[in-house]
Amino acid sequence: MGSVEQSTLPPDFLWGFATAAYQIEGAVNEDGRGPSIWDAFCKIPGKIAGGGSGEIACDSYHRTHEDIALLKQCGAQAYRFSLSWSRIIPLGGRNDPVNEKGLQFYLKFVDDLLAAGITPMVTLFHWDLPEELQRRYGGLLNKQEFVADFAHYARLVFRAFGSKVKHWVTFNEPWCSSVFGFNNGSFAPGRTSDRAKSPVGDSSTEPWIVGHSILVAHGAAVKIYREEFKLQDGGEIGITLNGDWAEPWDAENPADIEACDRKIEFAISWFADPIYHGKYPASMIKQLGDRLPTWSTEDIALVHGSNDFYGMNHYCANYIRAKTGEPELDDVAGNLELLLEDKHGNSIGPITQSPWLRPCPLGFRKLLKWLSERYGYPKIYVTENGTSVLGENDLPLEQLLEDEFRVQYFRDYIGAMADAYTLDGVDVRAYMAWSLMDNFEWAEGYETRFGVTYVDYEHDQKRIPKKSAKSIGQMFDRLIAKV
Ligand code: PNW
Repeated sequence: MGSVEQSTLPPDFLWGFATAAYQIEGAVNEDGRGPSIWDAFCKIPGKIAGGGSGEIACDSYHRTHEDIALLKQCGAQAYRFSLSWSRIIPLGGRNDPVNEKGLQFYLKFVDDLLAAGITPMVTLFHWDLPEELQRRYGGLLNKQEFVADFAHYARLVFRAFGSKVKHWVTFNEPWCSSVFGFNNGSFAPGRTSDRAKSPVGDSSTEPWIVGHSILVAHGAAVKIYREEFKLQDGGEIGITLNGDWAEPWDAENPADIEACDRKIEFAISWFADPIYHGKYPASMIKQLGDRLPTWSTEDIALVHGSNDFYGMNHYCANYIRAKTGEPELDDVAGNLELLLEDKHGNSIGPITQSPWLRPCPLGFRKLLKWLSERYGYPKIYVTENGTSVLGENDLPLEQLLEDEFRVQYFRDYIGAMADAYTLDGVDVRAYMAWSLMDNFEWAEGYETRFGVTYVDYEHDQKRIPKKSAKSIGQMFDRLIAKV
């Protein structure tokens, strides 16, 4: 495998930073915003570390100018952010009133970004479903209602933004919505079979139903964009999938080697196979039987071929050990164990603040290649990549700002991506670092920081760039070929 130095990225490569509405905006009761399932979830004691919520977060709703200044300071070309559906349609549904103030907030923000020379990449759904839709019909569990409401919301947004936005992401990480929301219950709406955690939910069936609803809703929104907007607005649309790389726990054991592919299939191909191949992966059909929904002709016609680009969120890698017995009914991983160390006790990477995240940059290159081979070398936009730092929150500010660990992470991962482009023929065209600033890290609350900018939650959400804020631009400066 080649070294970082000789690899490059194409001249029109787009790079920047990513965030999500509920993680940064705050102002949850302002200007007519309705509650989302995350507002409700955060109110349940014990669900969020430190008892936090997105009530104030980074206060970005009132600080858009500061965020744009940060982006400019970093030299970013692009910014990926998400819209809060319940700011735009407070109750969420297709017959519910539209909140003009919410819509205007985002329109103004996009205008300001464009005026600053920053390309917006807009995610329609980053997990914060309007609470009313959960209450009214079960939210993502109700395919028919959800698809109709999402399609309506998407059309409204496409119409409002017109040609100002050229890069649309329908859903962020449907795997997380399905598995964390409906299998282990660690994310909103918190449903699970574990009755110690939730009075309702069925971990063996609901994640698969939810994943199916999201795919169809994605397909419906893409059809609307392509038929009603794409021609005049000239944009593109895709879904963002999360997935990490897999290495065998025992490199000599064929069962572990086989389980690595199965792990990626259960995480990524669950969604990507229907989109690129028109069917669910054989490994999932085999394990899940009739708990995996089947495709109607209409639904798969919407989904198959529905990506203009592949949105890739990627953070780390795991060692995979095949399980030997029959899969548990609530298994979502493919009857295997995810481990941080291999058979010989070697760690997959250094420890971070996030229990699930250990950096392994070569895994990024390998997964880019794996995806390209399986899906016919699609255009790939990396829509998230980044790391937390072990103990960062407890460091004195001066030390915290010198986030060399994060700088090294970005150097290695961006280098691995350039290698994939240069040496493996992977068509990667954009990269958004997670995240522009420290923010509400879901169930981990504010204790885990992912930002290249420090946010002082005690002092007026003051933003102070860390070392990594400046370093990413320098890396891309070196790697992007000059015309
Ligand atoms: C992504 N895991 O979530 C999300 O898109 C972001 O909103 C989030 O802040 C970021 O990654 C960092 O966590 C994930 O446990 C959260 O495997 C957890 C996992 C994966 C992705």
